Amino acid sequence: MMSATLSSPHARQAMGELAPHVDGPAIVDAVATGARVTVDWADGSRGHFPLLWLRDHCACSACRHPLTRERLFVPLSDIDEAPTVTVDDGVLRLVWNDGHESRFDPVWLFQRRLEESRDSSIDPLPARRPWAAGFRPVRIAHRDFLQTHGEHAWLEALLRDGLVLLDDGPIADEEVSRLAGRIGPLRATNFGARFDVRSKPNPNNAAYTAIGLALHTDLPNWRQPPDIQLLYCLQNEAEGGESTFADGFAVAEVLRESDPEAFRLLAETPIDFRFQDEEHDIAIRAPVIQLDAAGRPLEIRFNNWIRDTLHLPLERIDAWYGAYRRFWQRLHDPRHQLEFALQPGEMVAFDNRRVLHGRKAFDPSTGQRHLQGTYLDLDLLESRLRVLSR
Ligand SMILES: O=C(O)CCC(=O)C(=O)O
Ligand SMILES: [Fe+2]
Ligand SMILES: [Zn+2]
Repeated sequence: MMSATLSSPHARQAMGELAPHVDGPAIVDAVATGARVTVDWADGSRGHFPLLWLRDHCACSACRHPLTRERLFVPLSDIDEAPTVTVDDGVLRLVWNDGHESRFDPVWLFQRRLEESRDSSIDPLPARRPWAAGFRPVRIAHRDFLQTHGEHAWLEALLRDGLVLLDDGPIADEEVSRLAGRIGPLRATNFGARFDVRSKPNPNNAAYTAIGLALHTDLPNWRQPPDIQLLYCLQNEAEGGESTFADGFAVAEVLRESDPEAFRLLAETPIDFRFQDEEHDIAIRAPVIQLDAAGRPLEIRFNNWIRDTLHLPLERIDAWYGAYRRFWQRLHDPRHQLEFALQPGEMVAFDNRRVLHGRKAFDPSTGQRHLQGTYLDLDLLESRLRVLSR
């Protein structure tokens, strides 16, 4: 399937259809200067647009499919000859040397003006914010989540903080699936699309026992572990069973600061993760802290149950264990941990590739504890927030 490459709702709209209520300065002047067109707006701003960029972003029905709005034009050749440039009624009109005509809305162009050494993305998504000391998660009431403003606030907090709470929900089987289904299809894994967390007679996973769970991320043995985990509490009467969380990115930065060599080892050493039961054997080799191209944490894989045999050159084994221990200790340091007991009707949602989760042991002889869980893809959360932001 072709994918739409545009990141803003306005980008979907061809020049001619652009909604007239979108405010912004008018174009007062435009001239072709060498390999660029320079545009001046009424508020004094100026933008420079390379010819091929303008040709590539033509929104006419030959260059973008009139129904899907996906790009049809392919930028394979350079454009050496400047177009004829006019400003008609505030609209930039270019006629290329082959006679093709492109029209650009002033606000669309203003929002996308290019600057030297700066990416001019206009995505409305919030930046990630590391947990500071005393971090308390945002809480959204279930009834508000069912309204646009509440869902918007829930999504924003989840993308920014990596964790958000919903409260005052019904004690209803499958409510977690109904809430998740508003955002997108549930991400299925070897544990199903929706799973029940309670102590089971024949568990294939530590979560399905009553033991305490140290901080971990789910399914780091998958090439693409689930992005977002939702846990909805239906019953929590047993003694113990409090939930624990830590911001893996923030704690990785603490480790980088205090112990750069440990950080480097965890970031640069791929290790094996593997889950096996009767039907599955799912394994991957990846580092505990994966960094992006700029050296910032991109993903944490941390799950001691399914860490497989450590295959490293002999001389690096002890150093790796030392680094792992130091990261473990910092993650479990009470200063970096969030702890609370989920109440029936509450749901916690968190970024499983950033935030680690765990729980205290509980005593099943003192009462029932039952959570229902599922996973979602981050792409669909981001999509939902963009749609709600239109
Ligand atoms: O029991 C809990 O609170 C969490 C269980 C768990 O780690 C999971 O379902 O992934
Ligand atoms: Fe888990
Ligand atoms: Zn065109």
